[in-house]
Amino acid sequence: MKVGAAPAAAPLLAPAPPPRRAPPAPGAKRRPSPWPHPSTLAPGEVALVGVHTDDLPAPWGVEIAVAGRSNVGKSSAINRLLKRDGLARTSSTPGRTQTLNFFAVGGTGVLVDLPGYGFARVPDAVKARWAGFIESYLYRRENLSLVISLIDGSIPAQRIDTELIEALIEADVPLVVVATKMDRLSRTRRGPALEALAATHGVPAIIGVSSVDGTGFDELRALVHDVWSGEDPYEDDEDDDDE
Ligand SMILES: Nc1nc2c(ncn2[C@@H]2O[C@H](COP(=O)(O)OP(=O)(O)OP(=O)(O)O)[C@@H](O)[C@H]2O)c(=O)[nH]1
Ligand SMILES: [Mg+2]
Repeated sequence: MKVGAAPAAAPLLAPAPPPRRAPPAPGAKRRPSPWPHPSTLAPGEVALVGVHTDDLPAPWGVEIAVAGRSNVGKSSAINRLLKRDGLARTSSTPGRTQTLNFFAVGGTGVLVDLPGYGFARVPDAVKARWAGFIESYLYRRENLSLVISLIDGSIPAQRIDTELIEALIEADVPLVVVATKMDRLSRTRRGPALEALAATHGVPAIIGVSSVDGTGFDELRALVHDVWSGEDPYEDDEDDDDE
């Protein structure tokens, strides 16, 4: 079959359309955030207000960060704390949360779901980048008022958790150690397990929780609300020291 030649006058390419938006001028302001600003939330309203890797949102309110190894139950604990199933994405695959996810409660404060550490199958370069970024966040965030250091309460103490806890204590970062997955231990084994973990990690006490049956979350929620409302969670301990 004979193929007809294209009409001589037809242009090879249509003229490029004008750019939708002019490129930003050097030094111009960043694009507006796709997330609501915490100050726009109604009192008690819970929302994701930022997902970050390299940059961070401007500090707002009192911030509490949830740190721990991959798969320890950080996202599940945030959902339990805020009483919102499915808010922070959980998964049985370690390494699910790879960004810093900021959740705000209107008129109250912010909880940050940190990427998990200690997951073996992550390339070294990525591990180093996470470690550096998490470290700079934990040490330098000006409105960070508490780090909830989650450890797995159903297994023996892990060296990598001790390292983080020691580093935070050394840097004077306010810290509470919380053991997850207590539902996996019988009630009689829970107290001794928490005492052994506290001794190994060098902290006076550990709160045991379970995101499956809600154990311990009333105590942890009360602590979080105290910190958000500006109260010193260790005030009683200091009184004890004076006695
Ligand atoms: N039995 C039990 N399982 C839990 C508990 N908390 C979390 N899990 C399970 O542990 C797995 C990991 O939970 P996530 O909340 O996604 O853990 P994560 O620390 O956010 O994990 P990464 O985002 O990968 O760092 C999921 O299968 C959860 O269902 C708990 O208290 N008890
Ligand atoms: Mg997670």
